[in-house]
Amino acid sequence: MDSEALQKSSASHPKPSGLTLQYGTAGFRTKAEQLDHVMFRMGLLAVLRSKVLASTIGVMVTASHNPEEDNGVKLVDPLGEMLHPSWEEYATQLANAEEQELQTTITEICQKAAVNLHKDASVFIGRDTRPSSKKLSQSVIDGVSVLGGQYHDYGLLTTPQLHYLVCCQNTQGQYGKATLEGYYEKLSKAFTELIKQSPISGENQRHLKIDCANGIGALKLSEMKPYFPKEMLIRLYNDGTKEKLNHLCGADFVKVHQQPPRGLVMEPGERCCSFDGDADRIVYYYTDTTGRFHLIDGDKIATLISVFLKELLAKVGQSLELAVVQTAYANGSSTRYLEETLKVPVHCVKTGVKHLHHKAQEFDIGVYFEANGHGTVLFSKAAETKIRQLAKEEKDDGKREAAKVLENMMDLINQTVGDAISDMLAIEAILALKGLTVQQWDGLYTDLPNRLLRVQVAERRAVATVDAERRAVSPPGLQDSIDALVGKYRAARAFVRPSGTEDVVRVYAEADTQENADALALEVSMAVYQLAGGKGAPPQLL
Ligand code: NG1
Ligand code: ZN
Repeated sequence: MDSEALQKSSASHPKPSGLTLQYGTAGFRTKAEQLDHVMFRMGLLAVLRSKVLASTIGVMVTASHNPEEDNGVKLVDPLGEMLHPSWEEYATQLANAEEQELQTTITEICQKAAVNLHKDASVFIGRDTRPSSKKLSQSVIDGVSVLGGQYHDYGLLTTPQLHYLVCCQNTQGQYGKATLEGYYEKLSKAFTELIKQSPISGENQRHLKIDCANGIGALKLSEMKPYFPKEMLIRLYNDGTKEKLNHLCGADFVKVHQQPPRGLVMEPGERCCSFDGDADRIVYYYTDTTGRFHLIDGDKIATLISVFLKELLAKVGQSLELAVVQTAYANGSSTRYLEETLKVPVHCVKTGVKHLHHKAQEFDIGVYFEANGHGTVLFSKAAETKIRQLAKEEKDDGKREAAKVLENMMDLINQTVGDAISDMLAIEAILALKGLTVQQWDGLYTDLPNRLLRVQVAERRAVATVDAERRAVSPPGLQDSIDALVGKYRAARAFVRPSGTEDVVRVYAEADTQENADALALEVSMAVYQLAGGKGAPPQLL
C-alpha cells in the first residue's frame, strides 16, 4: 500500500469530522453531499474484498426509491449476492474512520480478513441516474485506483444489471455474457421462447404501461426494446425527461400510498406496472370499471409465479421442493393462500433481501418477494441440471415441453437479485401462457386492507424485535400494548421494527377493513411514539 498516495487521494475525499454512518439493509444511504468519502472508501473496500476472494466485486451507486437528493452505495459479492454480512462491519469501520485513522483501519481489516495486498483486484462499477451519481462513482474509482485495483466503469446501469454482470464475470460466462448486450440477449431469448408457446403468439399483442419512476429503468428498457418480440408493446411513462426521480411515482410510492403514479393515465382493466428508481422492484396495478384502483404487490407476484411453477412441476412429474420466502410485511391473505390453497410451504424471515435470498437458497426452487415488489426465484444447481436434462432428453412430449418452459423461466429470471425488467418479463410470459387477465390474476385472493406508517423517535434502535421482526422485546410494554390493540379488531395483525434504511420506526397493520387497518396502524404508532421516545409531531395517517 502506497501510504503517501492513499493519504493524498483520501484528502481530496475528506470525511466530515464526527459524521458516522452505518452499512445498513441496503448499504450506505443518506444525503448525497455526505457521501463523497464513503464512496472513496467503498472503492478501497471493494479492492480488499476482491483481493481476498480473487474475484470481481461490484459497487453500485444508488439510493433506489429514496428522494433524488439522496444517494447510496452497496457492494456486490462474486455471485451477484449482497455483500456478506461479515464484511458489513468492515464497511462501517472504514466509512467512519477519521482521516488520520484510515491507514490503520485498512491494515486492521487486512489482518482480520486475511487480505493479501499483493494480490490483484477487479471491481465493476455502476450508477443510477441521480444528478450526484456520476461524481460519486468517480470517487469510487479514485478509491479503487489508489489501491491498484483494476476497474470497469459500466456507467448507467440498473442495480440488477450490475449484479448480473458481476456474476457472469465470476462464473466465466456460465451465467451469461458479462456485457449489457449479453443481459438483453439472454432475457429476450428466454422470453421470446416462452411467448412462442403461448396462445398470444402471432398477431395478438401484449400492451403494458410502465412507470419508470423517472429513473434508470426508462433508459435501459429503451435500450432493450429492439430485443423484444414484436408482440410485446410497452409504453414508458415517467422516463426522467421531465420530472424528478421517485417523485409521486415509482413502485415505492404506488405501494405505500396505494395510488397510481402521477403521469400515467389508465383505462379500466389496462395492465400497468411501476419500477423503482434503480429498477430492482416492481408492482403491478389496474383500475376496474368503477374506477377503483387495484394494487398487485410483491406477494401477489410471488403467488402467480408459485402457481405457475407448481403446475409445471406437476406436468414434468418431478418432486422438486418448491417454497416461498416472505417477510412479516407479506399480506396475511397471501400467506394463507400459499399455504392452504396452493399447499406450498412459506417461510418468514427478517426484512432485507439478503435474508430472503439466503433462505430461498435452501430449496430446489425458492421463490422470494418482499411485499414492496423486490424479489426473484432461485433454482438450486441440482434442480437446474435436472431441468436442463429433462428439457433435452425426456421422451414424453408433454413432460419435455413443460421442462423446456421451466428451463426458459430459469433463464429469464435474474437469479442474482430482484430485477424489475426480468420480473416484468417473467410475469408477462406467465400471464400470456396461462391466458390470464390482470383482473383474474388479482382475483387469486383478496388482500387484507393494510397500512404502513413511520414514526420518528430519538433512537430507533430503542425498538428491538424477535421472531422475524414480528414481536417487539423492547421498549418494555410495547408488545403488550400492540397485542391489546390488535385484539380490538377482526382479522388483525400489527408489528413494529426499526427501519434499516431510514431513521424511523416502521409500523405495519392489517385488519378486516381499510378504516380498521388505518385506525390500528395509527394506534400502534401512538404506542411507539409514547413508549419508544417519539420526537417531533405525533404520528398521523399519510
Ligand atoms: P427498511 O427501511 O429497513 O424498512 C426498506 C424496505 C425493505 C427493503 C429495504 C432496502 C419496506 C417496509 N422496507 O427497508 O423491504 O427493500 O428498504 O431497499 O418496504
Ligand atoms: Zn431499488
